[in-house]
Amino acid sequence: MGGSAILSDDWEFATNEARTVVLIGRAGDGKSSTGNTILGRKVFRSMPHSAGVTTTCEVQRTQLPNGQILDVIDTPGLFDFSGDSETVGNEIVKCIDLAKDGIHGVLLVLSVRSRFTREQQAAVESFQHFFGNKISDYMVVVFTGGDDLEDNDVTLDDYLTDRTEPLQEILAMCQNRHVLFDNRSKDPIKKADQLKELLEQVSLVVEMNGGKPYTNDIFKKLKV
Ligand SMILES: Nc1nc2c(ncn2[C@@H]2O[C@H](COP(=O)(O)OP(=O)(O)OP(=O)(O)O)[C@@H](O)[C@H]2O)c(=O)[nH]1
Ligand SMILES: [Mg+2]
Repeated sequence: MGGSAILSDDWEFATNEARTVVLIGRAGDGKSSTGNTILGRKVFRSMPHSAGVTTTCEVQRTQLPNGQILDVIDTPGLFDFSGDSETVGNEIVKCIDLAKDGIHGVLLVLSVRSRFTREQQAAVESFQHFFGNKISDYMVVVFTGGDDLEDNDVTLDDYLTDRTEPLQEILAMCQNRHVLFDNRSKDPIKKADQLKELLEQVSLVVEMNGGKPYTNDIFKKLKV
């Protein structure tokens, strides 16, 4: 047991380099709230009943209970093409610049309270197109509004089987990696559990990609 303990300590030390996750999704679906839940503090501005609150990419750092340093990048609603595409493009580039050591996970935030339409699907696909197909290997879907499902006695599985094709297709693109979040929860156990589940999905993605984050190089190669 002693030997393996030393090994696992080494292993943990090796993975203690900072990781970076990026929150993407439509305005008002809960990106900033999800960021705050992950960080365990309210740093990203979030407002009820309004969309377009976040206007620029921002990074915040936290240290997880296991010692892992995690950088969380919040973004404006990149999918609302009411904003001109040049602005959206600039924000994406800025986001890549903020993730100096690359992106380990892309969290696609979708509220269970809003409908996932063909337009939404198209927006996710244009995001994928912009970053290259490889980006979907880094994606995890985070459904927000877990409290809403609970209030209506609906399980996530129920919710998902009822869903329309666009959502099914996006989930398939992410190899069905998804978690449910309740950003309103005050229950410490629930909060710890949902965070743990999310971090497990991110670790899975990191492993799947051989520990290699999505980097500026991949992005630049695509752009030339
Ligand atoms: N009930 C409930 N409300 C949530 C949840 N997550 C976010 N919200 C609410 O949804 C609203 C929008 O959340 P934000 O985090 O500001 O959304 P955003 O995606 O950052 O929005 P923009 O910055 O405008 O793009 C706020 O009123 C949040 O309190 C959740 O899990 N449950
Ligand atoms: Mg926001």
